[in-house]
Amino acid sequence: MIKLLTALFAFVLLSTGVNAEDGHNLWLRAKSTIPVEVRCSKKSPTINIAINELKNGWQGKAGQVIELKILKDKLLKEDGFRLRENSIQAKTDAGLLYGAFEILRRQQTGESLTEEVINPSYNLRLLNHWDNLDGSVERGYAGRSIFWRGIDSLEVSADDINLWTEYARANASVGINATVLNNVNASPTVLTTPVLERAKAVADVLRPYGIKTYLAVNFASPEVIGGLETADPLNPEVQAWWKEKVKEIYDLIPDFGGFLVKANSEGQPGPQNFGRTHADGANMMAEALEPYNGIVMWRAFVYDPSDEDRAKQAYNEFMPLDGQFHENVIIQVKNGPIDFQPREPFSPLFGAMKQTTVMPELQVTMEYLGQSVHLVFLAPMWEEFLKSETRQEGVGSTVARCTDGSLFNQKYSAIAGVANIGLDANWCGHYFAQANWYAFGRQAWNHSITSARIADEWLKLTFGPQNSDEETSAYDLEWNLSFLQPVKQMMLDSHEATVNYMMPLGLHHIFSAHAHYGPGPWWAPDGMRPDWTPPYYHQADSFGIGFDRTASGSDAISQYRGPLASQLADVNTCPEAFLLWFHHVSWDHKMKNGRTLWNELCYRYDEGVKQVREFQRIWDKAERFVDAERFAAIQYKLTKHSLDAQEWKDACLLYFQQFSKQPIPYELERPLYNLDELLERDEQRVRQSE
Ligand code: BDP
Repeated sequence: MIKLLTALFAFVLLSTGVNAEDGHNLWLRAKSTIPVEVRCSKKSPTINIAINELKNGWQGKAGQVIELKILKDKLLKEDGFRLRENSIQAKTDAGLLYGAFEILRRQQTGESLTEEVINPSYNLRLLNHWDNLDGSVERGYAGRSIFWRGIDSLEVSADDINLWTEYARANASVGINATVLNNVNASPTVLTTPVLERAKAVADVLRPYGIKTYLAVNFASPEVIGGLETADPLNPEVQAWWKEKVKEIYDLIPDFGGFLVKANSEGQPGPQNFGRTHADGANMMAEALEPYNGIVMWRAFVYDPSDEDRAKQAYNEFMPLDGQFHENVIIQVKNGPIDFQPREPFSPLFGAMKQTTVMPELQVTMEYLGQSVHLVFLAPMWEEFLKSETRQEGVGSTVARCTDGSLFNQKYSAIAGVANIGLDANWCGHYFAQANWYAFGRQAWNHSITSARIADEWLKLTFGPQNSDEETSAYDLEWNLSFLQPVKQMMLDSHEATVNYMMPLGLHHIFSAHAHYGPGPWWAPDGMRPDWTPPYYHQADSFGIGFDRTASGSDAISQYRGPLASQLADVNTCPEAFLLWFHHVSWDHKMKNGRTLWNELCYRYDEGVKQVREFQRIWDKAERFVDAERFAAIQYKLTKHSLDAQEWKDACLLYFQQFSKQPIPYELERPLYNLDELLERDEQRVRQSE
């Protein structure tokens, strides 16, 4: 009996003894009292932070002496560092801070420390916040803005400072060194003095963490807040207005980074309103910023309701301008040619603009991937993108190499991620969405790191045993086997699962009109511009399904480099993951595994649902390793995730079946919903959101 009670007690301890956590500490939960002596002959706020981090988190040899040293070294890039057993060497203070975080991460994850030089892949590793000044966040699913509360609440509180400090620390710990504080759909008000003063307060908090502040600006600002009659970039008064404004900003924020601009896109004003080009507009701003070493990130996300395939438009507009941009202009290009879909081929602009600096824009917030409900680890999607072969400079010219400065001569290299951060206690809405913030930073720092390694690190840091009582080696072993391995596999499979139940085989943009969340392959109200409706993208008819982007269709394939273009153009060599992106394919088309296209589509949707059901099982089994609060919240979301996956499958298969007129293979699970019910449900949601 006593034995039984002890066993029960031990089990209860094991299952509930993990302290409740609200996730606010992200991957930075570790604390330590092991002493370390940190020496540095230079003093600076950044170096102080590095020293304190090492002292508070040291898990190496007790009493070890570590020396931080600034030195010139040809092997070191700006933020890079050299790790030695007893020292961190770097060119800059920020480099020392990154080195400190690297050592701590290795100690916490049990990775060895050998002498190494570690340099970042990109100079600029930016978050883009789509935060509005009123505190709302466009496509934000984690609460309101951490920067803005409204134009009448611009004063800075102690809570603001605390939160921004935590934010800065989290970013620095993964190497993020820049942030844009406001939405690309920018209010001109952002450039008024009271708002700039708040931006200055943010910049002051971020600076010691090595993070530079940027703003998204509205091209019409000289008219709207400057009282000018035009915003024409060739007008001298307009040019003088921007110069004056830039000076005002640098007086407040001496290390201000520059501007991010969405122009002539989705109704935003831009140089084309005045008959000028993107280059005219970008260069005008670049000239104002040049004296301060500021930069312009000019977005290529442009498309019109024209007859031209939306996927072709950015390339058509920007390629003719290659070579016309100033050196401090970077063209910011979304990973795919449409818009952050669950899977897209890379945008053909990567590698093609050879005389212009091009930077990738990724979306960390999951606008099109189940938002903060679905569990989707995005690192595999970004890894696939960064490794994509553009063939622009022969084999090996991956997107990563076309943008990191190793193939083209460029002064800057940069990568941006649209942030998924808000005021929610856990920052990101879903606990696992924190992994995407983490992953973005890690991949921006090292574009060759594997998703598996990122998941491994993140899980150890975020869910690893903290309580020293638990840290027996038996527990560690058990944790590794029964938590780390299965949960890591779940993360690594989660993106493909989402593609399967949402948009397999190259399908894209078949979302409901309601907030880009649920399925809506049917949605095409009268009078709506076609490129905002799913039938424009899936083109399902009695023959088959998919968007013909070959020469007989929109010919978007011709925007890719020769050898790649020919591979994509042939329905038999086009990767099946992109089949319906590039081809309109017969329902009876034979897939590589011998199934017909229709059957394969059914299998993929079915597989996606099964995968999410499996994630539920994996998570339930992990219960004893996770604190009750995080466990329950994730479990709850996985239930909704499963229901959603089922809805996606049934909606898409039942809708497409009207065209294929073929049965869902009988060996697969039958639909649980009927189409009318799903249509009604979707209509209700759309009505409610209006
Ligand atoms: C789309 C979003 C929209 C953004 C736009 C952009 O739906 O909210 O403003 O992209 O990136 O994905 O400018």
